[in-house]
Amino acid sequence: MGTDSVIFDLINQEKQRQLNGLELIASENFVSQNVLDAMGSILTNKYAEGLPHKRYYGGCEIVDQIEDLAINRVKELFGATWANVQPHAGSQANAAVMLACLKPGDKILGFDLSHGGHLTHGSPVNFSGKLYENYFYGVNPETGQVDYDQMAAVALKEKPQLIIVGASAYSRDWDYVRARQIADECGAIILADISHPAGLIATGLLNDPLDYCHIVTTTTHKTLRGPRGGVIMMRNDFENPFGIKLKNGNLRMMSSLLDSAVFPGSQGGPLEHVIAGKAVAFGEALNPSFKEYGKLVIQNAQIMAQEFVNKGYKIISGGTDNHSMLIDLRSKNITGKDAENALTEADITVNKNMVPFDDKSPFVTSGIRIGTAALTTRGVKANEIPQITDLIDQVITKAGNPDHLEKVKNEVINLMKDKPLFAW
Ligand code: DSN
Repeated sequence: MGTDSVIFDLINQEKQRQLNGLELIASENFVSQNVLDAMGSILTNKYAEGLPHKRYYGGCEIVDQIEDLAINRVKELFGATWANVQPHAGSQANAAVMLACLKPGDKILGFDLSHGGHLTHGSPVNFSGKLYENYFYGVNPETGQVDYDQMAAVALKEKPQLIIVGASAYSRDWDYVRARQIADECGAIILADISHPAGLIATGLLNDPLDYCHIVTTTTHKTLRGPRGGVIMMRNDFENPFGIKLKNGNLRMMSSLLDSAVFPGSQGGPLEHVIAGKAVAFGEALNPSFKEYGKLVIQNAQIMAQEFVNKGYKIISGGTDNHSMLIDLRSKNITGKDAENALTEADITVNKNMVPFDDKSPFVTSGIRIGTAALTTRGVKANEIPQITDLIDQVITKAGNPDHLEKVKNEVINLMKDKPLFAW
């Protein structure tokens, strides 16, 4: 059988793009060769519907061991007592939690998408906003930080069954203690979606939600630096509050409802090749060097945010506690869309992003979101961040000058040329 040269040529072109460029998309990272090898393995051939040791197919003895390792490693990493590593992505993890905890028409309270929340936290264009009644909290317009008083006020008025904390574009840590108090006051289950900062939480660099939030979901490919996928976990399992009983009359535990909500509730066969990649990544994150990586990610983000502030940019909330920042470009007279396009011309990849109280559509936006997890994996050091910030500033302030964009692109290629794609 001949090689599919069309596809493999394109893969090589994409590899070259990743090597040449400066990757600043806050939700991306570069996996290790071991993660890549596990994902590209023959495990993709295996069907394994069900949970380890309780499958609907024969021949699962080996994938059972792989999935057990992934579960045990992620439990150790986060201090969880239960985990399901099968969700194909963060959206599927959140869908399974909602399937387990809600009936169609129940109420959810999430962080407003336009303030930094996520589509699956109740957006009207997503299943979470179509199947459930959605309410939102946002940021305080003065501080740019989550308005917990607003969260409390909406929660007490509407009495949602589920409150979601977590974000896609929010640079501050979360007050999980306060969020749990609010959930307890209105009788809600609280879900923390830690997809973005998971690697920083796992290493103790940010607040730990697992004591306070009943259920925690995450993706595995952002600051966790694993394969594209999702996980659901809990530190404290509990009897389901919906009165769903086992045949023996006991209430079913929440873990059992969540397992069923993943399969057969919302997914079919798990992707055992990706689960093997997750196991490898969790093993890497358990290595003490991963905490050093996390510290560098935060240091790089904080230096970059300060450099932007020094150049007159408005960072929402004024700075960052994690790997990311949201920049309001309204004072720079350029839209997020135009900034993203100009930066792409210079081999710098970011995404346009709405900012709180944005007057532009999600296709245009007034801001860009930047993250430092990927460039830190490439080995970019703190002393290189001022140069990078300056290159971004040059593109934004001279976006209409193709010669200048070409000059910046050459500087980017020069900066990245000796930095490996894989850190491990
Ligand atoms: N696409 C992810 C992000 O960029 O945050 C969330 O879905």
